[in-house]
Amino acid sequence: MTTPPQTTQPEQEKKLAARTALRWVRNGMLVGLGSGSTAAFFIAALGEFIRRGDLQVQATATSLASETLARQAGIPLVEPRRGLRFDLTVDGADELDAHLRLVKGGGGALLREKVLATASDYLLIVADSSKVVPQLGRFPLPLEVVPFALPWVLDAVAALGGAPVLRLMKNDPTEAARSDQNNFLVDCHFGAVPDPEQLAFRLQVIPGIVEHGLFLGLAQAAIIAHETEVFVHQP
Ligand code: ABF
Repeated sequence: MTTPPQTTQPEQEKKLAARTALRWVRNGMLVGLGSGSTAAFFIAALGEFIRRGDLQVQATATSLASETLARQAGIPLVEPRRGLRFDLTVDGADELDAHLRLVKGGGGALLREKVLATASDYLLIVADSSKVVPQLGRFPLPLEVVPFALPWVLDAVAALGGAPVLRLMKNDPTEAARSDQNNFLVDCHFGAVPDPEQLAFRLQVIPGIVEHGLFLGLAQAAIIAHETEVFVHQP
């Protein structure tokens, strides 16, 4: 008899953090739906509550992939419109420090994630314990880059010590990966980032960088799952 696939500890932690985030959702809310596997667990759990009639919300997703998951889960979606603000956005992260400064974009959705995070009254991060770091930088910093500008962006990031690498398609390494906006994604290996605010400013002035994966001052709280426990971190 084949043994059922064992869910890994990170997966169990992601699921626990994601389901805990449901406590922040209230009837009638406009909810931003994050991207990545932890956010996917939240979307599935939210859909269960909606199907059971326990919750009525409307949502917008931070990626085409999450939009598909939300439709499958039966979550009513709203299109972007002037004045649209979200009561709550629940999203994952690749790294987070004690000040709730984040590195995001490992999944390539950083642009829409930052747009919705900025349009939200409350950004709640859900993460497994492996994402918590004393200092940002272990995870390569993602950028979304306009294709025309790529050579100059690579030069400018290299000059900053970022060792930039163009992200390639997982299933076809001869093709560059593309964001939902059809831009390129570049992963920057700065190593430790002692001053995220300064690095964010230096990146923001490089023409052709549409968005970077440093999310600073946007998150209100984080639900961190470690084994079977959850911790809520509000700096
Ligand atoms: C998304 O979640 C991205 O910003 C980030 O890269 C990703 C983390 O993925 P996972 O939840 O699968 O670890 O929000």
